[in-house]
Amino acid sequence: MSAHRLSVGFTLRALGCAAALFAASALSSLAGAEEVKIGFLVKQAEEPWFQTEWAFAEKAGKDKGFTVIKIAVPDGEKTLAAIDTLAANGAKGFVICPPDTSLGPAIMAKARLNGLKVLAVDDRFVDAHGQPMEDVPYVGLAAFKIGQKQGLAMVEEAKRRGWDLSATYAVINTFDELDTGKKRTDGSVDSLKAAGLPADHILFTAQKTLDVPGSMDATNSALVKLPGTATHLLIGGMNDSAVLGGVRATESAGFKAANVIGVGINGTDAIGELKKADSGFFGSMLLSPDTSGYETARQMFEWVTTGKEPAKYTALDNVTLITRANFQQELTRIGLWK
Ligand code: FCA
Repeated sequence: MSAHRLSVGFTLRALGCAAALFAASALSSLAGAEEVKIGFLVKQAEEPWFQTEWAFAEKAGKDKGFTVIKIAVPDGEKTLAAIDTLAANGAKGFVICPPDTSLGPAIMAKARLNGLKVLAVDDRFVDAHGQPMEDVPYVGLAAFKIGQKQGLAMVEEAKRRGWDLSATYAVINTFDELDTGKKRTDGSVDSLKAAGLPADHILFTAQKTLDVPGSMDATNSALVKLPGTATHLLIGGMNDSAVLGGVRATESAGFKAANVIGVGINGTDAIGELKKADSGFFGSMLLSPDTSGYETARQMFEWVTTGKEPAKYTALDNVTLITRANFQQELTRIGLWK
């Protein structure tokens, strides 16, 4: 009798424990589902390109139910501190466009220490020997190919305007520290040469900083080297800022908009410029910020929740030339027209 009571009591207690355990685990998995956090770290938060990536990452977060912690990381110190902040806030991984690709090994060491997964976007990490860190998943541009399309867009517009190549010169703002930058300008120049622009009509000028003032300075120092016969100009560079500053320099040097063809890359940073009735900034190769922002965030979410690692290398090659003629329509298509 007493043994029976004992066993009933034991069974009830065991059932109670099991129920409590079940409730606790259901609660924690519920909380877990609500609480997935990922970081999205960008080198130049002031650039519309990166603001657009952030906006698309947040859209993915809304759609799939995760939180995006956005942090601007303009230098190495802020980058490493941001990784600690993410870990302290319970993030499980992050997408990053680093301020300096050679920070790759330091970023990976810090992330490993904190148990965070890493997906690089736009700018690929390089190791201590300057080699790409191919084991870190990366989503970036098919940069040479996109550069070729930018160069082609410039020469096609020059032909359409009936420019004489003997009076046409190109100023290419370069940022060779960044592999995706060098490949873009190399690709662009490849198209200019293929179209018959003589090599000595192409002036390369290095940007000290990757922004509008940096490209304006770079172009200014090239313009003074042009011969007097240079009446028509093509302005190239790795992104919209690299070309916008260049075009501003041609304006201060007295070149009329009709004699300048600048074509940028990104599209996102050229919207205000294209809204102006006319300028030497002819157009931009609109990339896919929806992919670079939405897809990278979604892939990181999937990685931390299901263990599915993103591809080691995704090369984005989808571009559309936007000019004053079609930019509203193209930006509307990807939800960027305001
Ligand atoms: C680099 C540039 C950005 C953008 C991106 C795709 O990070 O700095 O402006 O072009 O690649």
